[in-house]
Amino acid sequence: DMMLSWQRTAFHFQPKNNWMNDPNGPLFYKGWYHFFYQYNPNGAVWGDIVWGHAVSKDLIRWTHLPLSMIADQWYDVNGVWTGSATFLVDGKIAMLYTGSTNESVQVQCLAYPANHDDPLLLDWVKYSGNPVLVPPPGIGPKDFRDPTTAWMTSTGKWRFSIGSKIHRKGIALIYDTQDFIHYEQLNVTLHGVQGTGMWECVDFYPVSTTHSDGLDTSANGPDVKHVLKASLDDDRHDYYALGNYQEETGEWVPDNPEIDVGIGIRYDYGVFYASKTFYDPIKKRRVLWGWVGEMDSEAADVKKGWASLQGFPRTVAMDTKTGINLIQWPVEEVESLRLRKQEFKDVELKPGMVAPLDIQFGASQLDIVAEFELQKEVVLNSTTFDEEFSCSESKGAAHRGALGPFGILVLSEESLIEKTPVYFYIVKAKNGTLSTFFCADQSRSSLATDVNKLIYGSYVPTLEGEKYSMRILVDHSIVESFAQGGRTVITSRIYPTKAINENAKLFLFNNATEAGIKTSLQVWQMNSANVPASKSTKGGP
Ligand code: DQQ
Repeated sequence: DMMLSWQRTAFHFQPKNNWMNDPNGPLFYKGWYHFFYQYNPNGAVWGDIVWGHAVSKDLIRWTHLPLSMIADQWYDVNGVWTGSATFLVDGKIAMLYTGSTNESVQVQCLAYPANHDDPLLLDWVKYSGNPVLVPPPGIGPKDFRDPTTAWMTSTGKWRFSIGSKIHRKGIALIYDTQDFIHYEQLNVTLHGVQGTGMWECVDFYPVSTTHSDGLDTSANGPDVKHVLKASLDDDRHDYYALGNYQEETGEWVPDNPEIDVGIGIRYDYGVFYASKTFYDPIKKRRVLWGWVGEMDSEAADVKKGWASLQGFPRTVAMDTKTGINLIQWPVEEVESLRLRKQEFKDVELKPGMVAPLDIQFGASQLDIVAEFELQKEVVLNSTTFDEEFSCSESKGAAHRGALGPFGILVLSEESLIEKTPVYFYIVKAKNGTLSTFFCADQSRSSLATDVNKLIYGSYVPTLEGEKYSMRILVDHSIVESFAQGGRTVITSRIYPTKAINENAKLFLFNNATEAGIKTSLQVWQMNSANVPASKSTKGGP
């Protein structure tokens, strides 16, 4: 349907048609980044899941390849579900994935490349002894899925985790193996949190506490912390926590039990789920992929013939300045898409003002880098206190406080009948302390009635002397917003009907009641990396 074709993105990963969900087994091999993903070859809704496959030299321009694994065995006939890749010591690849059997039992299966000399890894062999693991005693047949990448212990065994639950407690089961054929379950779990429900797509990896390079999944040592991430089936968000991994017992302990997995920090406060990282040995970085689903109706997806995007790949590293959160940032290759640039310096906005930015190109494919300062005297002297704040429970960008909201209106229609504000809101408590919130308000993003209009966001750590800064990637129907260098991230999936292509505009706004703002920003028009959609829903990815 040409009416909806503008929703296709210019530089986000998407197959040419049909349904996609979780990222699977991302890896770098013989010069190529490989990306596998949950895919329905038969329609734009979830079902008949197999593995799609694509390769890229730069994580941006993708070549779509034939399906890498299909549902052709009794143990995965109901779905070739999510899995992860491990590089063995000889450089070969072991892929573990979940099969949904002919009786819909979740089992773990082993696959490997048919030909390790093939850089494209086109053919995959499923191990003849599959399944290699079935649900252990006490674990429900449908609560046993999504094996992680394995890491090596100091005794030379491989170890990995599988998500599960016991009653309402979400858990990460843990196994050792030497050959990926025989497995031994440890009598502890890696971790578990009461009340969080089923843990899907567990991810577990080391981060350096002293520098921002990524670490191989098996790395460990004194300056290392471990990140544990779970995707909560109940609330469909990805939660992580930083903590210490104790190799002798196989247990991980959160730094702060109050911000444990599932009850604390999220990778993303918008739409972002079932994420998975991999280590890129070429650029020495850890890269995060996450599934960004649709927020329109299923009928609309069927009509347009495709559903879902992947978030733009992000590097992840520990925030060595705060020590309590990760930093996420679009991979640097994104800069190769930058075309024309426009710069705006020291633009001042009084309280209550909206100002159009004179952008010389359609504002539907952008990379925006912006900095904001609030009038210092006003911040200091204001006696309007605001003890509690939550983006989602506020009135969005229309919620006026003394020191916010202020920010950018993206994908805005000229007369502002459609707009998506991305903004800061500063809360001043009675004792004078300031806290910063970062929000994205979808409530006026579209005139359509069948789409999500929530207000997203969260707290963002802001250190003494720092300006308020944001980076925003705008790509037709997706907006990814990074605050304070990537401490807090919000992905919005939005569906304007007027603010599209050449008709998309950009505005600055300051809806604070007391403080003026000063803003400087750079706006790049972004090139297209993707080929146009095919009009047919038949055929491969
Ligand atoms: N998606 C897969 C499962 C996983 C879920 C099935 C998460 O393996 O638990 O498509 O989105």
